[in-house]
Amino acid sequence: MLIKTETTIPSSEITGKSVFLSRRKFIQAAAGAATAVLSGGLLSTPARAAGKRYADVPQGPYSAQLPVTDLEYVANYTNYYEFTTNKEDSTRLAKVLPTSPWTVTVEGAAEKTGVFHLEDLLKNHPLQERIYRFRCVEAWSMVVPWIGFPLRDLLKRLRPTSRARFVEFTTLYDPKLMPGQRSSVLHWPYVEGLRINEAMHPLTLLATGMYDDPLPNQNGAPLCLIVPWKYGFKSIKAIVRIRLLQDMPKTAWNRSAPGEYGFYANVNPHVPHPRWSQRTELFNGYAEQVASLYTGMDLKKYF
Ligand SMILES: Nc1nc2c(c(=O)[nH]1)N[C@H]1C(S)=C(S)[C@@H](COP(=O)(O)O)O[C@H]1N2
Ligand SMILES: [Mo]
Repeated sequence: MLIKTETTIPSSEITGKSVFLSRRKFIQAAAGAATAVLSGGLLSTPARAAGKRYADVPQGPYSAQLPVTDLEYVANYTNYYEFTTNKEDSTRLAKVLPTSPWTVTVEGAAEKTGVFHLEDLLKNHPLQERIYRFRCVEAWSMVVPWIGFPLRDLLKRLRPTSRARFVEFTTLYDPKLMPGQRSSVLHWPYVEGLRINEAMHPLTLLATGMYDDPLPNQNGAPLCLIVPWKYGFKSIKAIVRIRLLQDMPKTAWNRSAPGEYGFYANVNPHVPHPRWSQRTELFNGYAEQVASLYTGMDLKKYF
């Protein structure tokens, strides 16, 4: 069960979040969420608004049976260090990001590499809605209907070679545009990575939208990675480069605070975070789907 109690939230987050919630009178929809059940069955998704760009996107086979968090909350309480460390200001600050046209550079151990227009990369990938539980390391929890397609569909078209053991993702680097990049709050540019079998897992999503619409800038437009069994920081926003690598990439959070943020970052109640409690379910409730990726690995060592 994913029942969020005050003790799972660090004091700094309780204050910020409860003030935020009461000010906007939001209902905390994710509290008391049921066990994740993945099925092709029908869910009570939010009512579809007419005229919305993604209103007709069908539900994908890996959606969790969980109550969806209020869009207002998901879109207005975000982490986007390129713009600010304040979770309420990124909505406003990220508006300056020009998300169209957008190019993604593919490099490394793949047959198909080069600079691609995002629209060309998205061609032939039918979008699906996938309702994922999404938990950040700071232990707030949201259940979001992301719109996207499995990363593996794209990777298959890029045809990784046998040397490709890892996939690295990089966010746009533009300090003129992104004030946070002018400070050393994090190691820039934002880089994340997955092992190839994690990247090829059908739960791993490249999102271009959420709820009924394209992604808001603050949530990662125009292209964001979603890995629902990992902490939120793996879900890198505004991806401009995808590299297939032989060696494990150096990720931004790991470089900045190696003791706190490991490469794998699987949601794991047995690996306490040094600064906040994260009493959660192993793999964020997706153990049945992903535990086999880590057979024989010491998850305390490879955190
Ligand atoms: N480029 C970039 N991606 C990012 C971040 C960031 O600061 N920059 N923050 C990460 C963190 S710490 C979290 S918790 C999630 C938050 O996603 P959300 O703001 O859409 O809820 O985005 C992740 N992706
Ligand atoms: Mo996070």
